[in-house]
Amino acid sequence: MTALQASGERIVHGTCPHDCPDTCAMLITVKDGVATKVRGDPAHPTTQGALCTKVSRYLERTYSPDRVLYPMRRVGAKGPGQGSWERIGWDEALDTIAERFKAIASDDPQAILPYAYSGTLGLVHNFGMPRRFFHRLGASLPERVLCATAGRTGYNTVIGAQIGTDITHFADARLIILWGTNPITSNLHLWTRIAEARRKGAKVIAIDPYLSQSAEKSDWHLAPLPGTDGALAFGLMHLLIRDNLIDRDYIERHTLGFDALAARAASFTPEVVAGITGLAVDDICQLAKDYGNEPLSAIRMNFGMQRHAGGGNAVRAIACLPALTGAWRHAAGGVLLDNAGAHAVDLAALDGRHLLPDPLPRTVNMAQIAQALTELNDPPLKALFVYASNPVAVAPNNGLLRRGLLRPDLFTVVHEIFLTDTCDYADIVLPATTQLEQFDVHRPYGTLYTMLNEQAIAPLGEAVSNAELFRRLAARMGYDEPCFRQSDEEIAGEAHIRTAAVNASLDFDVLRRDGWQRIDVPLHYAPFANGNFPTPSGRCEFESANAAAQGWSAVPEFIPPRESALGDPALAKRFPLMLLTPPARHYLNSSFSSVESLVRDVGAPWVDIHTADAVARGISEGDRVRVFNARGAFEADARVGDKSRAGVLVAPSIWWLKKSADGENANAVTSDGLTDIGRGATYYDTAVEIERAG
Ligand SMILES: Nc1nc2c(c(=O)[nH]1)N[C@H]1C(S)=C(S)[C@@H](COP(=O)(O)OP(=O)(O)OC[C@H]3O[C@@H](n4cnc5c(=O)[nH]c(N)nc54)[C@H](O)[C@@H]3O)O[C@H]1N2
Ligand SMILES: Nc1nc2c(c(=O)[nH]1)N[C@H]1C(S)=C(S)[C@@H](COP(=O)(O)OP(=O)(O)OC[C@H]3O[C@@H](n4cnc5c(=O)[nH]c(N)nc54)[C@H](O)[C@@H]3O)O[C@H]1N2
Ligand code: SF4
Ligand SMILES: [Mo]
Repeated sequence: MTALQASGERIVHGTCPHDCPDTCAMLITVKDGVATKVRGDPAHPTTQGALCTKVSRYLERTYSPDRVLYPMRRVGAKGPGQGSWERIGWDEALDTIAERFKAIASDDPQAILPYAYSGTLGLVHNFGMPRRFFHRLGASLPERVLCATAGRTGYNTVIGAQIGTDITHFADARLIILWGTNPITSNLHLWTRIAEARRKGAKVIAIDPYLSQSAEKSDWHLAPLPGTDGALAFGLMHLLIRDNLIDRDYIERHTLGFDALAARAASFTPEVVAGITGLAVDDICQLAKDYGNEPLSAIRMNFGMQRHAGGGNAVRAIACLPALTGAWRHAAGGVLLDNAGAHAVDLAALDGRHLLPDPLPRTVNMAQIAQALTELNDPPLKALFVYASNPVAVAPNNGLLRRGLLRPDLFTVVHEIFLTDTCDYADIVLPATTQLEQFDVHRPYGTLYTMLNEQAIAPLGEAVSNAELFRRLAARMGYDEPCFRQSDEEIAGEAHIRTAAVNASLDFDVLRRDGWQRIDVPLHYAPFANGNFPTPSGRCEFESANAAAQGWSAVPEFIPPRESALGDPALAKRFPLMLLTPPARHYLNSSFSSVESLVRDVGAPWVDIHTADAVARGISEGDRVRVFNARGAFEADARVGDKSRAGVLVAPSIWWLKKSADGENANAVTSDGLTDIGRGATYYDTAVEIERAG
């Protein structure tokens, strides 16, 4: 509930809408209709009063002079630095779009593609009205794979749902493995728990080809070659089984397919694993000992390590580990990929999938948007509606994407808060609200609270929320289903009422009073202490009939990185280095590149290169370098040292192209191939070469 203070200030409950597992509770101070302060809610158990460095600057973002405040129409050519913007009214904007959509749809609505991702994760503005609109239209269905589908799908074959260790309990773990994740950047409030565990004597091990900030602050850093985590996981299984460091009782009662898994692990001797991962045999053995001897062991994997050709199977293999050792018996044991599955939300009620035509429209993979725009037929894409995403900066192989977006016959609409790189290719840009200007409810994917975001201030200029935009557009298209007239509160309420059986105690009055409410799981949450896995067998499925039915191996397998010496020796000869482009601490994907003070703090794009690789190429610290492959090239400043392991380049991302001196970013070179499972993006499975920029 909004609290009115003596000073005339109101404190409004907000929720950070960004694609971050923390989903912090915010308190927004509002005076005379203006937000004057944004801070973390001290009462919220995981936020504990702290926002990250990015979102602490939310006012700078919200009141930025660079906000898009009115609908605009392009005059002149598309492309960066081309053409100009002319302000138009909402009526003209909506009429233009509706007219164009009706004309295209009369032929085939699948020629229209919505491209939306993680600008906001709110249930109303991400899942609600926008998806209803495109379902009703019969547009092509975007396969939303940029981030997490490989890992999530793989994890689900073993565990049954996206449920894992509660971040709160990491504070009590005695051994923590950060497996392909850098929580100081990407999951700050988990790091707080890890730091607490360390103070209490826990050992923290980071498995990462890069000496990230978190790896630097860990007790032990292991740097395998990218994309080889699956082999390392099998190496651990091999040793755990060989040395009898497994919990036979837990395996017997709560798992399925142990013999098949053990047979697969048999060939992954420490020597074989050392050969694949580039780790020392002794280190692999020590890791297995550490893990097998500590029941209070919690593994945190994040999505970084699954953006490789074999990412889905790598996550599957790691997800088997805590059932082998019985670590699931303890609240402070187990593994966490994400916890979205612990929440019960009726997404079908939100996204109006009953409105979809029969047969279903075709799907277009969002990681392959570049190919879709340049190659797709039957029908070719004629209109692209981008909202809550910045594909020119974030999608792989963005050189080809930009060529596609320049097609003169393509009609592109972008609903945005800022004039992003993608707006450079738009015919029409529509102004979007920030989280302070809209109402929403959130289902975090990393914490166990339902979250409320009250509207704190009126929309700036003529900005509208996603829901309001598609409410208006639905009316223009003549859609008269009642769901298109629902208010934001009604949409939110609908999602939850239908889940009352599972989320029985969810109470909107409590949400309004506190801004958040814990979901119906106990405070001491050990989800699989007694088995009860939400798989078809009710067991942890080392061997999965569902996986086999999908055409994947029934037991996890190791699939080497595609663009590597293991996966493609000929390619690796031409492009011998593997490029990782993980999140930069001051940015959130490509968001916050609009906040000048953050851009100043970060400086310019850089790439970490190992001294040996630099010396071999005559590259010195601070040199301007060019990273390239057959897809494209981008420039950055070289940082030479031993932060990235030999053979690996690391370019923290994601920069706006227009903020880089060469007008490119790392996605000029990243792979638009797909993962083994889940048809996910493989950004980090990218072979490159590097040279001094001429
Ligand atoms: N500040 C900030 N926070 C963010 C984001 C952001 O852009 N900025 N992005 C948000 C989003 S969308 C997501 S999906 C999440 C998670 O985002 P993730 O992409 O999982 O990011 P990190 O947790 O930083 O983990 C990346 C780490 O994995 C390492 N890595 C890459 N490949 C491999 C590999 O093959 N094996 C191993 N072992 N390690 C590997 C990288 O070197 C890097 O240090 O973070 C969210 N939080
Ligand atoms: N090279 C490389 N590329 C990557 C990654 C990587 O690690 N390396 N990470 C990938 C991952 S994990 C992800 S999740 C994707 C993220 O990709 P995107 O989802 O595209 O994320 P952002 O770059 O944050 O862009 C979101 C845009 O939405 C706008 N926005 C915010 N809120 C709203 C709203 O309410 N309405 C509307 N209409 N717009 C809004 C913001 O201004 C911003 O420009 O990027 C992927 N790309
Ligand atoms: S980006 Fe993450 S850490 Fe930062 S405020 Fe949002 S939820 Fe919290
Ligand atoms: Mo993501």
